[in-house]
Parts: sequence; C-alpha cells; structure tokens
Amino acid sequence: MPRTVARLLAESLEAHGVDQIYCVPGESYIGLTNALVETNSIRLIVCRHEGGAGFMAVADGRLRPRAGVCMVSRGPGLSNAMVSLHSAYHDATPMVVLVGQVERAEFGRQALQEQNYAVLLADVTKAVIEVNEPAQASEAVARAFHLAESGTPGPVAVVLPEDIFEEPTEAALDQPRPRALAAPRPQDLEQLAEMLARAARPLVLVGGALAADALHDPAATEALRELAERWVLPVSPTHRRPQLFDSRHPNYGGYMGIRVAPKLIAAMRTADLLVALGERMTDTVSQSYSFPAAPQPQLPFVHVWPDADEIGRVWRADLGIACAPHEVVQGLLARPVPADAERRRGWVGSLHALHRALMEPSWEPAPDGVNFAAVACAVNRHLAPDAAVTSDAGNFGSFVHRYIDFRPGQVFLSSVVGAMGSGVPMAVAAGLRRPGRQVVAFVGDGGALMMGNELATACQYGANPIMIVSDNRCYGTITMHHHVRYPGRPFESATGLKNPDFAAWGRSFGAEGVTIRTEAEVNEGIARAFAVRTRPVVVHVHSSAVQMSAWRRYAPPE
Ligand SMILES: Cc1ncc(C[n+]2csc(CCOP(=O)(O)OP(=O)(O)O)c2C)c(N)n1
Repeated sequence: MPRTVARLLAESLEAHGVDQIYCVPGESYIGLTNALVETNSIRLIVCRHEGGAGFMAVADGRLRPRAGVCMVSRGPGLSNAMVSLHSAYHDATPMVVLVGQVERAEFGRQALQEQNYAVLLADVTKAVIEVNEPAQASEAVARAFHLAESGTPGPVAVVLPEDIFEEPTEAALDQPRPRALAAPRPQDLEQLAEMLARAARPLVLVGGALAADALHDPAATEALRELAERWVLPVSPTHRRPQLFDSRHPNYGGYMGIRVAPKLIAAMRTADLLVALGERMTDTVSQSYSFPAAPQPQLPFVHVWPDADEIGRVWRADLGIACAPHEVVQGLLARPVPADAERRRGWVGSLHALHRALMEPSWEPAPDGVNFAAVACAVNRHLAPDAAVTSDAGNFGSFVHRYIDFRPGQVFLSSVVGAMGSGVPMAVAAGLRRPGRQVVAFVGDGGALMMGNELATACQYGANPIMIVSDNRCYGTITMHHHVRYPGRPFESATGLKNPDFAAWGRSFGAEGVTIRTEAEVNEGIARAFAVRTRPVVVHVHSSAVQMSAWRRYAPPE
C-alpha cells in the first residue's frame, strides 16, 4: 500500500530523531501538518513568529546532537525566519527548515507568496533542496540532515510544494546517513605536539565545534580540562561559548569575547603559539582581525576545525587539522606530556590572575538607574551547576560575560553573530528540552519587544524561563557606538525607547512579574525570581544608560 508523501516525510523526520518541530502554521504545508498530527510522534510547538520558531530550532541544534527543525510557510513565513537562518549559518549550527511552496503547476508565475528560494536563501543556507518528485521526498530529508550536520554545520532548507503532500509514493524511507568522521593524521598530531612542547606561552582558544563534540560525548570538556592541566595550557573559551571551560579553574586563560579588556588582550598578544581548537575564527574572536592578524598571523597559528574548506579561508594557518577538536584533544592526551611543560605555570597563572581581577564583583553605583553589574552578580550567586543561560544581543550581555562564572554542565545559548531576538526563543527551547532546570534569559528593552512575545509560547507549553529585561530606555549598544564615533551630539532621537511596564506585560501572559528600580532591590528581586519554579518570570530592571557596558561609562566630551 503506497504511503502519501506527507506520511513518508513525517516518518523520515522521525527516523532522523526529530521529536519536536517549531512552527508557525501555513496553508502551504498543511498536508504535512496533517500527517504529523495523525502520526502523533513529533511534538509541534506552535510559535508566534517564524523568527522565534527559527531561533528555537537553532537552540535545539545546540542542545541535541542533531539539527533543530522549524517549519514555516512560503514567502512571508520564510522571510520572518531569515534572521534565525542568518544566525545558524554564521554560527555553524545545524538546522533544517521545512518551507511550504506554491503548487508545482504554478511555479514561476509569481503565484501567491511564491519565492525563488534558491535565490533568496543563497547566502544563508548550505543548501536549498526542492522536492518536486514524490519519490525523492525521503531522500531530501536524509540529504538535508546530512548536509546540515556535516563539515561546517549550518541550515538547510527543504522546499515542499503544497500539492505534493497527498501524492502516493512507493519510495522506501531513506534512513539517516551514518556520520563520516575524520581523524587527525599522525604526522599532524606529531607536529602539533612539537609546537606545543616548544612554546613558552601557548594560548588555546576553544569554540563551538567543541561544544558540538560535547553533545556526542559529554567527556569532551573533561578531556579538555585534563589536557590543560597535564600539558599546562591556558584555555580561553571564545565569544558566546563561555561554558566550555570552568571560569574559576586555574588554567582558564580569560574569555576571548568581543573586545577583550585592554590588560588581558595585551597579555594574550604576548603568546608565542595560538591554537584555535574547534573555533571557526571570526572578526569578533580575532579582535577585528588583529589577533591573529588576517590573513597572515603574527605568531604561529594552528587551526582545528571539522571542515578543511574553512581552515585557510581567511587566516593562513601554519598547521591545519580538519577534524572534530575532541579527536585532537584525545590524540594529545595519548602522548607523553612535554618534559618542561611546568615552565609554563607562570604564564598560565598570569593570564588567569588578569581574568580573575576583571571578574571581581566590584562596581560603582550609577546615577540614573541600576548598574546591571549588580544584577549579573546576583544571578551568578543563584545559578545552578546545570542552569541554562541565554543572552540576546546588546550591551547588557557584557555584564553577563564579565560577572558570571560559567562552567561545563551549564548551557549558554545566544546568537553568536549577534542577532537580536534570540534570547527569549532560545530560553523557551531550553526550558522545553530541560524541564525542571533553571533557565535564565538576559535581554535588553530593545530585544524584549523584538521577539519577547515568545513568552506566550513558554506559557502555552510549560517552559519556565526567568526573563531579565535590562531597561535602559534605549538601544544602548548603538547609543554607545554613536557617542564613541560622533561625540557630543544628541542621540536620543536616534536610539531612544519609551517602554511599557515589563513586569505587568509579563503578568498579562501568565508570568510572574518582578520590578527592580534600585540597586538596593536587586538581591531580593533576583531571589524572588529564582524562587518561582512553576511559571515564567519577567524581571523588569530599571538599568542605567550612563553605565553603557560592563567596561564603559558615559562621560561628556571635554
Ligand atoms: C536583529 C538586529 N537588529 C539590529 C541589530 C543592531 N543592534 C545591535 S545591539 C542593538 C541594541 C540592543 O538594544 P537593547 O536590546 O535595548 O540592549 P542594550 O544594548 O541597550 O543593552 C542593536 C539595535 C542587531 N544586532 N540585530
């Protein structure tokens, strides 16, 4: 008895481990929705905006060892989801987006909401797979997962015409492709071990591919710690990956985020070997292509990334190893420790001391509202060892990275490339995936009203994030950039915001609302938020705009 294409697609998704799909409904893929409802093995999370659904799928791609999946309608639906695809593409996160399309007989006529996806998605996906033959529907799903998850992971679109779902097909279910994994070549490991043995001041940057390894093998971050201890290496997690190494561990070499504090980066620049271990390498991590300098690094540079295309694309690496970083860690652990590794103890200690000094919980009260440092420090005291923290894009995030002691076991989620809107949807996904465990979403007043309405999705499906809104009455990051580049002008008209009462806004969804107006109210307010476990909480913090970031306070031009 032939199956319908819709049924075959539903079964193929199930075979690929899909248990949850984030969607905004659309008539263009209603046949697939029907099959998913009938099969009833995949939970549909109905979201409020395709961008929110997309960011939840991105979060899934980081929380599980499989691509996250979202399902959106044609033209307008996909257009709304673009911001999440942009993030997944830049951040190397595996994601499959299922997109409805007009009927096949109408292709090319600019039928209602028709879009040429191969053109539209050319620069934000790894592949656009159009399913026009019923017999290829299951193969398309298998290819999409394979491409999304292999090499440099990323988003893949599967385009499904509205009239294909009810067609019968005899095609067999195409089973998931086994992962093809590369190991480091022995001579490359040898060379790396030699380079590390020679170096007096090596620095190891650790990034997203190691986080992906840890999803497949939770021992990956443990092995990294062991390597750092035995080989006496400082380890610096890169931008938005702070959970990869315990920030209180003596081998923690400082957080390599966006614009590292001057003293720390000055010390890092004296390194005599840089190893990017599972970090793709971006302008952010390299401090605007200056460390390592692009295209020719000023120090010996080793790049480990699971995709040979990426190694050498911007930076010339002295040694490139195209494999999962965990393989390299294990390869080094199997070798003898360099005889004089101990001589690096002072170097490691000096970086760590600089890092600890930067994280010291001290700050000056601000004249116009709460210094958000106080909030980050209070949250730090409440965070459980298995908490999830998400951060939207904005300067409030600088306090999160400066004052929270992240460590393996905790989850950190955000748009690494800095797209606003990710914080709340990612917290919803984290809450659904990790029920009963703490989820804290940091978000600015800008981001809160960009995608914060996914709080409704949290309430609908029983996720209970604590959403902490830093309300500084402006798009603060951009205010800061204006002041730095064009000092002395009145910028309020360009970045100012008039906001609602966020605590009342939260209550209207069914969340608990907490308001923090002064620093004296911070500890009690944050404690109250953490005490609520059975529904979401919105904490409205009246933050300072003068305290522009964890590193910079506004000073009028002289
Ligand atoms: C989708 C998107 N739009 C615009 C930007 C540019 N941008 C970066 S940070 C920022 C301001 C964020 O404001 P807010 O959420 O209030 O946080 P704050 O910086 O004030 O702490 C803007 C507009 C972006 N990164 N992403």
